[in-house]
Amino acid sequence: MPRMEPSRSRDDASRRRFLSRFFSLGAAWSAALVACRSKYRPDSDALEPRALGAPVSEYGARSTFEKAKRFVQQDRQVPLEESASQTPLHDTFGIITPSSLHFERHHSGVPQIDPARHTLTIHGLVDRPLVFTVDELKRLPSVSRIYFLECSGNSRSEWRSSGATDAQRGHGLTSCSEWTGVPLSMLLKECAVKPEGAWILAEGADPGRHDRSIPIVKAMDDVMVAYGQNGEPLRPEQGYPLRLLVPGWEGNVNVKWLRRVKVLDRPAMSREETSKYTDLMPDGTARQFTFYMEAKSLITRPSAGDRLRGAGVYELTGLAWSGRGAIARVEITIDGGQSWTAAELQTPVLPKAHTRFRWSWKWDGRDALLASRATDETGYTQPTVQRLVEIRGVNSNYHNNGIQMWKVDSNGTVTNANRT
Ligand SMILES: Nc1nc2c(c(=O)[nH]1)N[C@H]1C(S)=C(S)[C@@H](COP(=O)(O)O)O[C@H]1N2
Ligand SMILES: [Mo]
Repeated sequence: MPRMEPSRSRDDASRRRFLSRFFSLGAAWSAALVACRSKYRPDSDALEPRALGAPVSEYGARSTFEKAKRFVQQDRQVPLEESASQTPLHDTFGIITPSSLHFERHHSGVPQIDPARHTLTIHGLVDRPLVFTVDELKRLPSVSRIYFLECSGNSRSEWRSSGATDAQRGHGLTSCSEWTGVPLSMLLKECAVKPEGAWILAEGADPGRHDRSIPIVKAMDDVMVAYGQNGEPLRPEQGYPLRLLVPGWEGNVNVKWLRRVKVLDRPAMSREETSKYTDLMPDGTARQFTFYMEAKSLITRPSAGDRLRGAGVYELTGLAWSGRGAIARVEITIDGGQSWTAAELQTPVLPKAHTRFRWSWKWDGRDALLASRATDETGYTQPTVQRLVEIRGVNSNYHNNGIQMWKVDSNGTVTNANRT
């Protein structure tokens, strides 16, 4: 309990309430609070600085003291085709990723699109092909939903024993936003899909004309044509002015700068679903259309790159998510997976959204192996990377949802236990 000068303005009753709040945190946390308190100086609450502050502004910016940023990966030979940037998961709170820190993956750069001239065409196996302007779409009844978006190449570094240096580089190709738009089903119904219509092909307006096939059943379910992200229009990097948002499915099918939806009787077999985004198995065959992002979780704090300041109590926190629904349970191990205990889930726990978990850890100051393990509402539990390799072999790039272990050394340094 911090030893502070009794405040003269506070009566005894309210002081007792204040004290009991500290004590209700538990003896362990009180010790941690004592350890981190600064010396109280009676004159330190004088108004500082005395000069007036900055005026109001038309569009906000973060404090100049804050430095969290995306980690940019750019191939030198093909800078645009191979470009991605990763969310600093370690430096975000709660479940919403600020739009400015949402990860990016572009195959032919970010096109600059004038919303007044952009349209969405729906055609193919429909009775009534239609062209929608962005304004027309915004006039329709809208929905807002919180969903994660994860590239299936996320965590690919962890297939091999050369795991990433930190959580951002290893796992930063996942983010979570509130998306606003119209259900694709509403538009497809308006166009009257013919009985043979079994798939759609969604195409972007970027120079590479990124396109992917999606079964009509999913298209008629929860897929959105989104124009909003976290209360404002999509960022150009996220597909301004329109993108497809395909909840729970691999990032690649969430076509940005969406310009065309064609209804087909079979998948189009585009580049992105044949030569790329298929999973080569040990027997030489490849899995195709592995759409779902399976349950996964990650301790974001502490994580590799952190340094703990001695034994004591720490809050372990992180994110869990599943493309098949809501997270049912997250468990924590501190002994490399020999024993597991349930973490607390922050409510509301939303389906196909990042879920924040927390767990108080009393570190005894000795070497420890920390990890989290998620189970979703279907009963599926996140596997170890070893288990994934047993089944999928070592040719895999995509869909690594293996358990991430962090090693805490007795000197307080935290590293990726996959790095050997
Ligand atoms: N038109 C278009 N859509 C696209 C892409 C692209 O390059 N062009 N990249 C895809 C991939 S691989 C991913 S992981 C997601 C990334 O979305 P984000 O950049 O908004 O995070 O967009 C997908 N949609
Ligand atoms: Mo991706």
